[in-house]
Amino acid sequence: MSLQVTPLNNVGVEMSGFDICDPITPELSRELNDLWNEHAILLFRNQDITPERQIEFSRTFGSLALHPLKATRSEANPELFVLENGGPNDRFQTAHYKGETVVGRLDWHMDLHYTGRPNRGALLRAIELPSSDGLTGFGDLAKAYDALDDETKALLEKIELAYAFCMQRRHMRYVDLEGYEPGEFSPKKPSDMNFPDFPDVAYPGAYAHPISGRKILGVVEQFLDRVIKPHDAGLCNDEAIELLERLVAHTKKPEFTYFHEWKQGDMVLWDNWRAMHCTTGTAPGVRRLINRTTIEGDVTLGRVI
Ligand SMILES: O=C(O)CCC(=O)C(=O)O
Ligand SMILES: [Fe+2]
Repeated sequence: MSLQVTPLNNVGVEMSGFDICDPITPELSRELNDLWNEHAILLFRNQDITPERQIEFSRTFGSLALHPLKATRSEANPELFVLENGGPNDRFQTAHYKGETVVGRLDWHMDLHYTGRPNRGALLRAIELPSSDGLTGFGDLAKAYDALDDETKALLEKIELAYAFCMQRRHMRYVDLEGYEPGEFSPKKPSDMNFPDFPDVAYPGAYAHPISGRKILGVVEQFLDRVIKPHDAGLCNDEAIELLERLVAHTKKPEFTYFHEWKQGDMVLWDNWRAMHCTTGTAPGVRRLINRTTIEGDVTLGRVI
């Protein structure tokens, strides 16, 4: 078998010459891992996937993590994390954006970033799809870093960024809050969702990818809170805030992002140490079901403060 890749719009690649029903030989496993490390986002189309195949295939990329919340795991296959719109949990995921009611919209984030030890990656498979909307966005923070000017790159070497986990979107300082209203049942604190609480974490302004060594911009809008000790890097508080506003806008530029419109048989793998992701959400009552397998992160990238 020989794998070919075709670039997606701006970031990631679409694979061809791959069939999930074929055995994963050590050579194929190496090839897939190399492509993953090179491109960060791999899209596989027209795959005949069962839950068991998704789980087995995901193990090619590392040990699988179980989600800490039992309620979100598939009962039959605990390695599968079930993301559902159009079900009983909609009311907790519903909010209003510029007068529009949306279920399950998520800002740009990295999974488990708020623990300092993000997942290595994850693989999504579409099970039930809406006729429109429900896109997943991916943003390449290695490409975003490369495009920065030298002065900003030098500044990033001198600063750490604090992230503050919270449940209320309106408390996040760098997400777009214009026209945002929480829903009636939007959670107000972690315990409302049986979620643990997490202390603040700090990440370097830029860090080296643990495998490829590529520099990754340490800026993700969700939970981003502040530059730590900005004066040590010669920034007044206003300059630190402006820097983060500028960098968040930079990460979201079209040239570093790809929005995936799901089709049956699609499967997407992303490198969660390098790529941020988001979802556009769906209209109320619309069904969307995604099964996720999660590859455990065995490197600590941030530090608890
Ligand atoms: O539903 C999606 O498109 C992705 C949701 C997400 O953030 C995740 O699976 O980590
Ligand atoms: Fe996520």
